[in-house]
Amino acid sequence: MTTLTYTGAADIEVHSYLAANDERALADDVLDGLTRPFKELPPKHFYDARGAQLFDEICDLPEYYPTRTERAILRERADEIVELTGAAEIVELGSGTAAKTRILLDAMQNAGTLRRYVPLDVTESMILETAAALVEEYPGLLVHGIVGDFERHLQHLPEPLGPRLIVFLGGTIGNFTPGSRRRFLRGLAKAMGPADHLLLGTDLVKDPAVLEAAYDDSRGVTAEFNRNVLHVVNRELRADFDVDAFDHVAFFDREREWIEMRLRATSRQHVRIEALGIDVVFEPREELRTEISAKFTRERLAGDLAAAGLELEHVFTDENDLFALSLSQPAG
Ligand code: AVJ
Repeated sequence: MTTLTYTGAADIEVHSYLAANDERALADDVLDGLTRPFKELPPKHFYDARGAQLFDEICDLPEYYPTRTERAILRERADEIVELTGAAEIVELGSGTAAKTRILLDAMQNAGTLRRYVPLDVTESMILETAAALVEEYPGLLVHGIVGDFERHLQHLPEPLGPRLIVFLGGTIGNFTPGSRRRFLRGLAKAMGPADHLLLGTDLVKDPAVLEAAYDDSRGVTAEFNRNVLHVVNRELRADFDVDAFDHVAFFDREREWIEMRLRATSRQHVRIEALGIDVVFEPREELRTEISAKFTRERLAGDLAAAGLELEHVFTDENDLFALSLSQPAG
């Protein structure tokens, strides 16, 4: 299904590829994930309105370095990135409020190359609001929004108006398991032309104590963000999780080089999920995995990109090597 939303503005177009079956995705994930021996839910279900707000709070925590570090690298390197890519348009995957994107848009405007912004996000209201704000802030800018899922809807990107900069920020690529990460990058490489670049944000492997503090902050905001997924399931699927009966767990898996977040039942839990007609039991201390957040070395980054047909050309980091922004191109 596809709909074109009338925005009332000549320079804004928004196409939606998400149908009303969106809660089905949650239902399927809950059915799959909670009826297997090692329980698991994918992290995309964290982000209802409350979850998005909690994530914003996480980004401001002293322990959570990725957001502010990535922003600082962008500030430092935006002109250089625009110069290296000659980009006329930005395609942003998981655009949200486009907070960091403005740094790049400013640099493109200063360079005189800026023509269009193509945000892709699951939340239509976010795309509409961001589009309206950006056409005001950047006179002459075209916005072509895509309401969709970046794992499924890359074929709906509009014909390029010039060299494109595909941006995927925040380290969100870390949420993929290694196999699906490579599949995703391969799909991305296929959607790119020879003049396009990928600007990818990845968190880096570092002292586990620093990593673990970033996912287990002293104010307990991340714990609340983690537990919020149970509120989502309660509301959307008429379930009765006792949310307070689950502890937040976050640890760095040194072998797999990823952070794992889990929810651990403090006692035996019996959960009814009305919309699915199922009952789920958690034994005392049984855990539910809610997120993996992969951390990268340069070698792994280059290897994953190469496996997808992308050539790593530049890696920009901060002075403490906490976070990386990398620029790559389809391998010639
Ligand atoms: C939005 C996926 C990049 O993995 O660091 C923050 C989400 N989870 N704190 C991350 C998150 C716990 C975040 N990403």
